[in-house]
Amino acid sequence: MERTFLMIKPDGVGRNLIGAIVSRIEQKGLKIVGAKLMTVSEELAKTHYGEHSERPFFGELVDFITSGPVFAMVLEGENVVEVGRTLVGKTNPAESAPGTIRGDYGMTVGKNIIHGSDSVASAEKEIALWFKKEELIDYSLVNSSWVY
Ligand code: RTP
Ligand code: MG
Repeated sequence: MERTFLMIKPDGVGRNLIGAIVSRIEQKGLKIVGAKLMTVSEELAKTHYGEHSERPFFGELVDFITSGPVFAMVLEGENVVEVGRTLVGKTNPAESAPGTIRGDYGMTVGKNIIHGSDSVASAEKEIALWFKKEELIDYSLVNSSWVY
């Protein structure tokens, strides 16, 4: 089964949105196989957003992600990378549809509430970067036969 990495950013944690966002993930039918509240080192932030290291906003992005705790998650499900991105919405919350997490809660591109892996390859890299193997749990959801 496919896995993806989602991370509620410091603005989402600071605005007490963990519960609301996790609730959407559960209601959609995605399975949480790992989750933790954590602070992000500068090194981890720079590695995670390495593809943007030459962009003008890189410094601000690293400062923001390291500015307070984040809530990191690994989700499992059919086609979950794409489904996760759909739940998250577009990069700019102003362009994200209502009903998406960024569309409902975010206002600015620099503080857009949540991160989601953008491909299966990115998801694999990010899960390995953020979680140890033993932090990911194999289990069956009650009534999971209704979901998949
Ligand atoms: P993320 O990686 O955080 O899930 O966001 P994303 O895929 O939707 O967007 P990406 O292109 O990967 O950009 C990473 C983060 O950089 C910030 N950004 N700022 N000022 C700007 O023009 C700009 N563009 C991107 C955003 O916070 C974005 O989430
Ligand atoms: Mg991205």
